[in-house]
Amino acid sequence: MEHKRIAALHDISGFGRGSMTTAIAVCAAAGIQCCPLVGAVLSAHTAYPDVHIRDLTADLPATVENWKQIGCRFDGLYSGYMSDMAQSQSMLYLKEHCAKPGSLLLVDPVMGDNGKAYAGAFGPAFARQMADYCARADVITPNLTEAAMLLGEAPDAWRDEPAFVSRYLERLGALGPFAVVITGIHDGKGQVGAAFRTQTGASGLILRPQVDAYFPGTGDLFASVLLTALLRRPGELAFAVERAVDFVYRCVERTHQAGTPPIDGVLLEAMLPALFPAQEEQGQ
Ligand code: PXL
Repeated sequence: MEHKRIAALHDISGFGRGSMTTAIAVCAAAGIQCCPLVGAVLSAHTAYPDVHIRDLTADLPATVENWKQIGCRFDGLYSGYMSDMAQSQSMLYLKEHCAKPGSLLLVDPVMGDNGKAYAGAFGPAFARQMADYCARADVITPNLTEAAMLLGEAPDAWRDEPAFVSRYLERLGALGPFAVVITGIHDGKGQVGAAFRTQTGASGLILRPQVDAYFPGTGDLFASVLLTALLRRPGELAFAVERAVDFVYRCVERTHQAGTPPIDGVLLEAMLPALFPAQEEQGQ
């Protein structure tokens, strides 16, 4: 099995599953090395009250410079939550100096959910810079709230309806990324999932039963599974979206059954062994 390696820019939140802890765990389960580029350290993700935050934006340029000196080479570059858009410069630096030919940049433009921006710096200026950054990505994975923000609209300006979602996919594609995947799409008949579209005309909608609960961090889980599936089977976006929608559904369903506090996230540890069964080889 070929060894693959990614660099992942996220915060690390000590409590509440998500961001870097999810990225590292999913990559390990997929047989992919995850090199953490830590943009901020938080006591817990920001859905908890009064979290302590140490921003590390100023440390990133020296870190990526060191990676360049060492000669680190990556098959994938992945960014999620950024406490400051200046952090994206370090990812673009890695893309220029440390990416293997044909490597993939996946940007999860983490800014909000459910019609609201997350606590923090996620205003219109941040969203504009995020849109510029998304233009340089191969794959972007906004939810509907983030899609609206990327397009310069209010976080609650969207409608979860097929014609509206198609238009959002086209408009986000026009920003420049090769593929757009919008998460949190409902079919109005009890199913939820993700819609995708590429510059080469592939499109689709992958759905699973909706579970009546909200768990922070499922967007991070979705993007992490999507990226690892794409690295295992390059070019197979429909397969990767299906893997990601299906795995998030299974984690949410299992956690809902278990009845643990939703704010603590999904019971990822129990589910990871089933993500990529051992008999499934990479690249097949
Ligand atoms: O799940 C996205 C996310 C990532 N990182 C931090 C967050 C959130 C969502 O609230 O607070 C720190």
